[in-house]
Amino acid sequence: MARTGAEGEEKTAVLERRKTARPPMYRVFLLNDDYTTMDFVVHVLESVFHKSPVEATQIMLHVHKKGVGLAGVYTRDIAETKAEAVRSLARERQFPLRCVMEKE
Ligand code: TYC
Repeated sequence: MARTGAEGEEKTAVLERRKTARPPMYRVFLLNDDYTTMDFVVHVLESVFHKSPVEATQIMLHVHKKGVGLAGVYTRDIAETKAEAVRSLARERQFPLRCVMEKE
C-alpha cells in the first residue's frame, strides 16, 4: 500500500526528535567455574558493578546454576574497563573467573 505524505512526515519527525545518538551498549557477563569462591564473585559484583549485597548474591547464584549471568550493560569503554577489572582481581587471587562482553 502506498504511504501517505502525512505518514512519511510523521516517521521523519520521529527519527529527528532524538538530537543525540544513543551509543552502542555492551553486556558484560560472568561465567561459572568450579574454583572461584562464591564470596569472591559477590565481592566482584559489589565492587566493580556496584550491586547491592542482595543483588550480587542473586547474580552469583544465577551464574553458579546456569553457567553465565549478566553483570551489567555499559558503553564500550566502560564495559571493557569493568571486564578488565574483573580479570585483574581474579588474577590477583589466582581464580579462573572469566568475564566476557557482547554488543547488544
Ligand atoms: N561455582 C562456584 C563455586 O561453586 C561459584 C561461582 C559462581 C564461580 C559464579 C564463578 O562466576 C561464578 N564455588
